[in-house]
Amino acid sequence: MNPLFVTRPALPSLEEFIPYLEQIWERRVLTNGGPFHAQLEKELCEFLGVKHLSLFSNGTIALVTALQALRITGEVITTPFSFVATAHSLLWNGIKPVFVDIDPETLNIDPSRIEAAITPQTTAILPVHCYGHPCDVDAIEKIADTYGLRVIYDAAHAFAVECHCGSVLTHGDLSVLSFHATKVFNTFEGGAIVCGDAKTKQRIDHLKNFGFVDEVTVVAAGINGKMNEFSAALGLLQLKGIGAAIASRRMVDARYREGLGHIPGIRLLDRSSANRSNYAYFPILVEPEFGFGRDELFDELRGRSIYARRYFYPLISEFPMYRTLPSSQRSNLPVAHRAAQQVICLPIYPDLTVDDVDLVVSVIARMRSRRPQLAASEQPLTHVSA
Ligand code: T4K
Repeated sequence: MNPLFVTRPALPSLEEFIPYLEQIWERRVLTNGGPFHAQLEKELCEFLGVKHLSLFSNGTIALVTALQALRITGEVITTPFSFVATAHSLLWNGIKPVFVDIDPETLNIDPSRIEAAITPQTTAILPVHCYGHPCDVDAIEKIADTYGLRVIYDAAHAFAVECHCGSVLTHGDLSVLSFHATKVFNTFEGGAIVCGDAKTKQRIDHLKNFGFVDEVTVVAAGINGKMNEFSAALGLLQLKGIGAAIASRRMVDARYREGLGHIPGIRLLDRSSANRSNYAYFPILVEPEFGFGRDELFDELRGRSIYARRYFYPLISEFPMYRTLPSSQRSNLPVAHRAAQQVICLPIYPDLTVDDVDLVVSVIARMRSRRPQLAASEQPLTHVSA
């Protein structure tokens, strides 16, 4: 049986890519803002409905640079329920992460808990549109405006996602995308920062190129975050197929929802915060009613060569460089801890077949039917007579 991985990168045919490679060979411009780079920035702005976008070599360097671009210091409020890169970008800037618990329905940062975490050192909020489901952007904006905080969205999962008022990427001061191989839109590796004005884009572009303005002028301690021409060329080609790729993902998502929606103890996440979804991930929560724990289901799937992933377990706040922070205490993050114990992301990618989806569903359904029944002697005692 062929293994099923949590994702598999969508790729165009090699024949379609060769003419792009031929142009690169002819021009000998491999990187440093070549013509494919310029064209992809332009086409992505049009496709995503955003004003300005700067391409990067990956999403993590884009996050680190976004914090530099806005000169963020001190403390930043963020979520523990994400990929480590979210919080690592803060540490790389000497910023202290302050973790706030998540909403039990969306698994995004819970805006009602942000205010209590604000101190005189707080300068910004770094929320994540987890699995591509939009955060409560209005509530976050209101808090940021009240307290004079900046907002940088980690939108690594949110390519092409729309909320109630168009592209979710237009919210906050900056949004950061990832174009890693495992993402809905990939350029092998890659990323981008989306911003609303030309001046900020210019600062970001300086920062991603060592701080160079011209051959002899360096205005900031920048880094090398540039996307190369091979990645940009692939991006241009990927953009042609992105509509079909998202449509295929939507079909996979619908089939899972149909098959899993009625299995007791399997909770599906609501996507209604998005006007347009990208179906980047298919997370399920394994609740007590399922009769087996999340890790037992994870092992069962592995035994059938289905390599689902526990995104995001462990919580970021559990890793050694974060766990001594006051905000990492378990009592501060009860919802995130429960989600991290219950979540599994099932395989989802454009060429996952209906048979593959049905196989995953049947493994889960059959496991549920084998759940251990509590013997009468093991029933929990509700009353003990004297
Ligand atoms: N913020 C958030 C919220 C993020 O989720 C991420 C990245 C970032 C920031 C940082 O963006 P980047 O700097 O990565 O652009 C993966 C990805 O490496 C990572 O990009 C992603 N989030 C994270 C959620 O997942 P792993 O360690 O789970 O990847 P890996 O190599 O185990 O891949 C998962 C499966 O995908 C494999 O079992 C098989 C398949 N795969 C993977 C690769 C790399 C392929 O079929 N082909 C491939 O080339 O982290």
